[in-house]
Order: sequence, then C-alpha cells, then structure tokens
Amino acid sequence: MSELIVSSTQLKDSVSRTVNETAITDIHTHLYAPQFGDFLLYGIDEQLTYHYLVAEVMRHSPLSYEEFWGLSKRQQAEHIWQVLFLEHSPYSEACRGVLTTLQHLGLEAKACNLEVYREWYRSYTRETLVDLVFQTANVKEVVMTNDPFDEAERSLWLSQSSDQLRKDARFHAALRLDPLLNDWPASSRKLREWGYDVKEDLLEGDERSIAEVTRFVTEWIGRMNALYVAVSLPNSFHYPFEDTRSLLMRHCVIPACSQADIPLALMIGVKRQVNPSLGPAGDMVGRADIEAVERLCWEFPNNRFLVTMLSRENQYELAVLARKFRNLMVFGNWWFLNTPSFIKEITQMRFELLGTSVIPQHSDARILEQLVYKWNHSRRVIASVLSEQYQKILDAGWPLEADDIKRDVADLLSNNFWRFIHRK
Ligand code: HDL
Ligand code: ZN
Repeated sequence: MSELIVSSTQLKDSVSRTVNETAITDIHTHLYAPQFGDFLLYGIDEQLTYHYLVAEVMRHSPLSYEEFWGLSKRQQAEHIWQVLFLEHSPYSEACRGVLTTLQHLGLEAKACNLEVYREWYRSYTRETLVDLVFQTANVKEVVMTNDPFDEAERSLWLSQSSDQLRKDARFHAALRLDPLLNDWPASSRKLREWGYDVKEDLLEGDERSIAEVTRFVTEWIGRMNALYVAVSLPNSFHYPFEDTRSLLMRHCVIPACSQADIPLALMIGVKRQVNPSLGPAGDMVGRADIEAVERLCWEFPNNRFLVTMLSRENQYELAVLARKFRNLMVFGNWWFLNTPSFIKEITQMRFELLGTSVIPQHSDARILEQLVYKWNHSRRVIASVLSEQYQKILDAGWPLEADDIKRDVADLLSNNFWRFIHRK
C-alpha cells in the first residue's frame, strides 16, 4: 500500500509533485522532428513573432500592417519586444509565456537587447535544443501536424525515407486534411496532378473518385504512420449536410480511419482569416453546431473521434455529449481557450462530468521552446483543479493513496490518449 493521503497540505504537495513529475504526451502541436530541418522553429525571434503576439502588438503599434510585414523577422521581434515588453507590461498569456520560457531556460528576464538571447542560442543545435526543451518541459513525446497538401512537406515525405523522418521516437505524425475537407475544388485539382482519378464535381455514387480519395488518405496514413487523422472545421460545420465535405468524411476519410484503426480528430469552431492583414493571426472563433459531433458519433459507433472546440460556449455541451458516446474523447483548451482562467473553468467542468476519461490539455506549440511555458502554465492549473476534486472525495471519507494519484495523472497526461488510439 502506498502513502495514504490524510491532509489537504499533503494532498496538494502530492498532486503538484506528481503532475510535475509525470512526463507528457502532447497530442497536438505544430512542431517537427529535427529531421525536418527548418520546419522546426526555435529561437527568441520565432518566440516573439508567434502569431499570438502579432495580434497583440498590432493593437498598440503605430505601424501599418504592410509596414509590419515589410520588416525582417528580427526587426519584427525587436518591434514586438519594444512595444509589448518595454513600453507595456507583458502580462498577457502569450507575452508571459515568453518570460516563463526564458526563466526556465535560465536566461535573464529583461535583457538589454535580444542579442543576449540570440547569443545563448548559438551554443545549441536543433537536436541539442530539442533534448534540453523536452527535458525542461518534462515532455516525453509530441504529435506533429503533417499536411500532405503543403508542397514543401509533401516533397520531404516523398524524397526522404519515412523511417528517416520518423526516426526520432519523440515525434509522432498526424495526417492533417484541412485542404481536402475544406477546399475540395483546389484539392481535387492537386489530387489529379498527383495521379488520383477524381472528379471535381464529386457526387454520391461516384465510386471511382471515392475509391481514389480513400486511396490517397490510406497511403498517407501509412507513409506517416499517422496516429490519427485531423481536420480543423469552421463554426459553420454541419453534419450530415448536402456538401462535398460530408460526402468525403462519410465515404473516404472515416472508412480510411476505420481501416487503419485510428481516430479522426475534429477541431471545430474556427472562422479562418476574418482579418487577412494579420496573416496567421487573422483567425477568429465562432460557436459551432454540437449536433454535427453527435451525429458523427452516432452514425459511426465503431470509429473514434478526438474532439476539441474553440468556442467557450461549446464546452459544456461537448462534455455532456462525451457522456453519451464512449467513442468521443474530449481534448485540450484550444487556442484562445488556452489561458489559466479558461483552463480552470473548463477542466473543473470536465472533471466533474467525465472524471478521469478526458485528455485535459495539448500545447499547440509552434515554436519548440513553447513546450516549456505552455506545459508549465497548464500543469499548475490542472494540478490545482485536480487537488480540489480529490479533496472532495477525501472529505467524503475516501481512502486516497499516492499511487492512485500517480495512476490518474499518468492517464490524464498520457495513457488516455494511447489507450484511445488503441496503441496501449
Ligand atoms: O488549426 C490549428 O491547428 C490551430 O491550432 C492553428 O494552427 C492556430 O493558428 C494555432 O496555432 N492555435 O494555437
Ligand atoms: Zn493547432
């Protein structure tokens, strides 16, 4: 029998220590293994020009969008540092993230200029920095976002042996299909160029096109050894619907996932490019139709769906829906929800409605070092919420042991994912 938890102080210490010491499986990131070369972003200039900070600097900056985008990456970083960190206090979540990262990498918080940080990075290679960051963040593995419609990534997968690209076991692939499901006209033209016999005017019953799209998805699942297939969907997404997206999901993507015994990840509620002048920072949130998720879970009981939604207003109904469908796994506090106040509110509600059967967080990291702050900030909140839940069962006389906490935290931060994708 392991240590019996009897006091609230002992409980908080045990939970905090266990959450910090449990290595993370980060199920959705935009990171790449070092073998992908420049695809893997790192460094102070990349951290400061993260699109979250671009959105924030443009609220203060005297520069026009054109003037800002006309600056070099370094000049953009210098401008963001000057405006958001020196002329204003950096307490927004994205700004504070840079400070947490610098702190945990042992760098001074407010260097006289960015050259101090750039000099520090010169002593690292991509590979040694990955080692340092994964160790500092206590992350054991991440899932990438891999897009076969991105010409540069496509040619990398086709030119290098997949074993070469997948040789770092800390990096797993996810097949991202946004262009296929959200822009069929353009994607169908690309598929035809690549030798897939598909019609742009895709109709029910077009068995040849359906078979060819399914072949495309199946081939890329295999090439990448994808752990899941993913797509982000607009707040206007409905299912079923008389549109090509529904046809492709029903007849191509979900059957291909079934065949490979992997889930489909749905990330729902993004209104892309409401302000194109902001570039990657120009996307917005919109409340989505939870019935689309309900209908998918119902129509495909043998398929599994990893789902996260961008709107705060969708969180409660998504958690209740997960109580109705065991093939639905709720994950993360996506994008604008990835702030301590929302992580607390949403995680508490999920723990109350779903217990331990949830994946409470992913980082969405785009720049390698973001793993440090995103997980530092999230661990703190998840540990606090978890302690509150445990305290309630202690108060009800439940004999809680330290090993119970270790088991539950390992489930929440890793094992729930591996079990759900049938790899454990
Ligand atoms: O579509 C996505 O995967 C989103 O996470 C977008 O990449 C978004 O720009 C982002 O990075 N959010 O954190
Ligand atoms: Zn993402």
